[in-house]
Amino acid sequence: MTVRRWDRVCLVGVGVLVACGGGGDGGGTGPCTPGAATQLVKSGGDQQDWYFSNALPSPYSVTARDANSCAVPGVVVTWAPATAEDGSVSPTQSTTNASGVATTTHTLGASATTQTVTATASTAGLPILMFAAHAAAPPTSGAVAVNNNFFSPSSIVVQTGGTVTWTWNSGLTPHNVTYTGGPAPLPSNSTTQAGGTSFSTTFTNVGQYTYHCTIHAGMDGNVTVVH
Ligand SMILES: [Cu+2]
Repeated sequence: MTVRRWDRVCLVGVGVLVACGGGGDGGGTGPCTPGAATQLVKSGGDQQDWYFSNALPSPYSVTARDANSCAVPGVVVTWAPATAEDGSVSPTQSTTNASGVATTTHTLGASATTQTVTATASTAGLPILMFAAHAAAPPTSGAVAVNNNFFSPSSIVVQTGGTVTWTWNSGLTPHNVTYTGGPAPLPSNSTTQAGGTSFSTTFTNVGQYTYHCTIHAGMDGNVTVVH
């Protein structure tokens, strides 16, 4: 589009070739020589739904660019929860990398349902950005249906000490719940069983457990255990 037309101009005019050799790339493709940062934008992690007192699954990230949209490294970004109710961040300061990106991880506070963090750059004139997360109490139990041939839901979240129960809804077709990964030691697996039966695991360690049915390829699920 704009970039492509610009490329054509570069090929046609020798005078313009010089201008194209240096400075910004205008579209984020290919190398460019950054000037002072004039733009700071959110580039990831805003508006996640997660649980009180837990770190958000994805980091917050911002990207610094110059007037030609060339990524600017070396911009120091200070991250701060808006109030004491808004949890904590780690790190509290980070520096934009070669792609112009700086990140932090937000661990939610224990009670506020909306929690905000500001990102402030050291370079004067850049906007202060605000990230928000939505927080709730984690589920203390979970239920998964064992169908032909899929688990529903295939992803579930439960608090430590909580129990997940699988109920076979598969008629005469046998399936099993066999753990494949997660914090050691892995929980006990179910037997291979059929419709009308159930199986439970109580989770005591924070982390993500993956499991599958050994009989049916692609019949996979996971349990995320939070504080
Ligand atoms: Cu199966």
